[in-house]
Amino acid sequence: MSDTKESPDVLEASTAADSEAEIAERYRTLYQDYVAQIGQASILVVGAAGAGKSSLCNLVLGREVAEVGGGRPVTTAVTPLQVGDLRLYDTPGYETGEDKQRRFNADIKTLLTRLEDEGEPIDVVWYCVNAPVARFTALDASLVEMFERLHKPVAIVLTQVDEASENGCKELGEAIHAALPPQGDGKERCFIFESSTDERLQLNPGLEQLNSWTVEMLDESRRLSFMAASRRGIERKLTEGESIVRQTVAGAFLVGFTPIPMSDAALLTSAQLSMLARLSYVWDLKSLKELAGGVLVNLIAQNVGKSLAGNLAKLIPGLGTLTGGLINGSVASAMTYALGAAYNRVCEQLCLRGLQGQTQSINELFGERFKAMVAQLFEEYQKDDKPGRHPQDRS
Ligand SMILES: Nc1nc2c(ncn2[C@@H]2O[C@H](COP(=O)(O)OP(=O)(O)O)[C@@H](O)[C@H]2O)c(=O)[nH]1
Ligand SMILES: [Mg+2]
Repeated sequence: MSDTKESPDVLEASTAADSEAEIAERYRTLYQDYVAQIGQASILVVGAAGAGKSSLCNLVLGREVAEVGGGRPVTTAVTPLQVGDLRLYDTPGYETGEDKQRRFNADIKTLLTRLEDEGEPIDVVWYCVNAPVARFTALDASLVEMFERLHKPVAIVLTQVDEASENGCKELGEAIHAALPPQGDGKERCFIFESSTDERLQLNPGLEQLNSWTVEMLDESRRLSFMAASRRGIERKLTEGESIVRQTVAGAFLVGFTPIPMSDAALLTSAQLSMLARLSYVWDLKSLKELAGGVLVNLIAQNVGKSLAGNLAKLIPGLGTLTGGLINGSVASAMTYALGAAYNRVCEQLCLRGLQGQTQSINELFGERFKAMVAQLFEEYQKDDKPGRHPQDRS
């Protein structure tokens, strides 16, 4: 503070700090703009009381969102669980008895109509059938048929399969297909998945499949809200992230011819920062606070700013020596690719560690290793054909 002379060191430090704040601020704004236009997906979970609906919600999302063994038996008053931008209607389900199940079906119909009228329709239904109980009644079939008439994709989920025999599950599946026979086109009418809370039995492929199926059934505009809310589906998130990077790289080539900027903040285009914002959303970085020790949008923004400000130009070998004082399309593409791909992989690591119950400091993740990864990917991209490489960019 006392030293007011502008030594080169002071100048450089203040530029880096300005750059960091500027990157963080731009990132924050772009992230918020992006999130504001994300569509909410709505999932309805039905089946008998005690079948394991709430447990299924927790299993498929890979986090505790629903109360197991709880819930008031008032279907029409069901309030959705809000998991980020996902709405999960975890109904209490129907009690045993034909009258009760009939009333439940009517209540569900009322709920669907109301949500449709309110402009917040259900997108997908998870229909739980208790595997050890092994009962799929005519009333179950009629509820599934009602969903079909309303064009709601239904996943039938055999729950608690750890308590049932393999043969029992197979027979139950056949009984369900028989109760919902193929129509004109001869195709199976319903998808059947298996779920279990028993991790030891390695029965969780069914949960990954259900997760995947749900992503596929959701409209493009609402898909991401489910992907972000779920901590499963890592492979899908990785692919989605790669696709986000590819799209941005294609754009970067076209707008790549910019003068070599004086600061790192200017070096980062809004498209690149938007890419990082979209990746952060897909990987749901903002909710990882219990995993990574207090990660919020601001903290991410700070880290993005910190790891890039004062470093970006240095990260990229030869950037300072480019002839003509221009960043050409291929450098811009390589930079975008390296930044996005490194960010995507760091997010994956963060997510995997979280699923294993480990914590990881975000500062550490976005520190030296991140920088090294960006530099390496930049070099690789320029050398080889990388996924996402712009076709015009090949020599
Ligand atoms: N063994 C076993 N028990 C389960 C499983 N899923 C749920 N349960 C148990 O079944 C009971 C009811 O589960 P819950 O998810 O609350 O059912 P819901 O009423 O349909 O929401 C609870 O005691 C759960 O612990 C499972 O896959 N295997
Ligand atoms: Mg429940």
